[in-house]
Amino acid sequence: MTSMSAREFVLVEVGDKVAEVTIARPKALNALSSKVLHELEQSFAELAAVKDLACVILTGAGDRAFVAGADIGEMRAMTKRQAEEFCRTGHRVFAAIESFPTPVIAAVNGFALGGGCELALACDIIYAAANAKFGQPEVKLGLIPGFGGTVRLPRKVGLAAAAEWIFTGEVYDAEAAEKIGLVRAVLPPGELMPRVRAIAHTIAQRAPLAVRAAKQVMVEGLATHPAEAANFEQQAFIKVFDTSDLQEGTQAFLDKREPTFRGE
Ligand code: CO8
Repeated sequence: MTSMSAREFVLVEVGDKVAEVTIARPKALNALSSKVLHELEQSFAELAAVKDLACVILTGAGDRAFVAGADIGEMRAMTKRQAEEFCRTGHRVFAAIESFPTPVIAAVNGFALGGGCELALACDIIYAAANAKFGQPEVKLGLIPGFGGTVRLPRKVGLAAAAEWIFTGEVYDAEAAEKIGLVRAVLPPGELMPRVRAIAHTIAQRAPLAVRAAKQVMVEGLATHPAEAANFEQQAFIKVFDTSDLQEGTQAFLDKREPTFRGE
């Protein structure tokens, strides 16, 4: 693993085709201040330019929190203008993660509340440690989710579960989050990162242009009408069909050998 530009609260390490982004502000349970949001944005922008990158893992430092939400102290002191800017920044940063060219996996190792749950929702797949806790507690603070929770939660888990979560503000354990389909699997804490790394490396073995295209059409397709989504898929299918990786993947199958994809 090679560390990239050092930042105060966001660490980025890049290994063989897989990068790990760690939010490290443990004294505040990795809460999202404006600085953390900006560092996240810079980190993902930097990663977008990494050649051969196939997957990103996003996690929180320590064993207590993924991200315990937006920084409540900072938010409390904001003017209406500043709060508007903070909200807009969060939306922009999370949209960049959602549309990041490679899959992004959230490894939720503790609290994922409010903005933390919304950050996990911006990722393609969420795996959780058994001690993880999820929720959108904003209504307990006199707020509503402000980083995309009302948009992504109902799309991911359906309106009924999203409405219960957002209207009650309750905190749910990892098992409850798995039951509504938010979390893909719950793992013993010590197995979370090894398992997520193994999945990221499996993704990294697949045809990279195909994986990127599949992500793009799913993310863009979900944001639009099914008929238009079907058009996106057809266009992407033809583009991917025209790659040498398609030749290699199909020939390797016929030759009964493993393919060697080159991303072209
Ligand atoms: N912001 C700032 N600091 C935090 C946050 C947070 N979200 N969460 C925890 N901390 C700090 C605590 O203040 C404490 O600091 P200190 O040691 O200096 O007192 C430290 O982290 C440890 O926390 P606790 O002592 O509270 O630890 P506990 O184990 O007792 O409790 C909890 C852990 C249950 C996670 C508790 O800290 C908690 O409830 N935190 C807040 C969770 C929350 O409500 N999150 C949602 C915030 S709102 C939001 O995210 C909206 C997003 C959209 C914003 C749009 C803006 C316009």
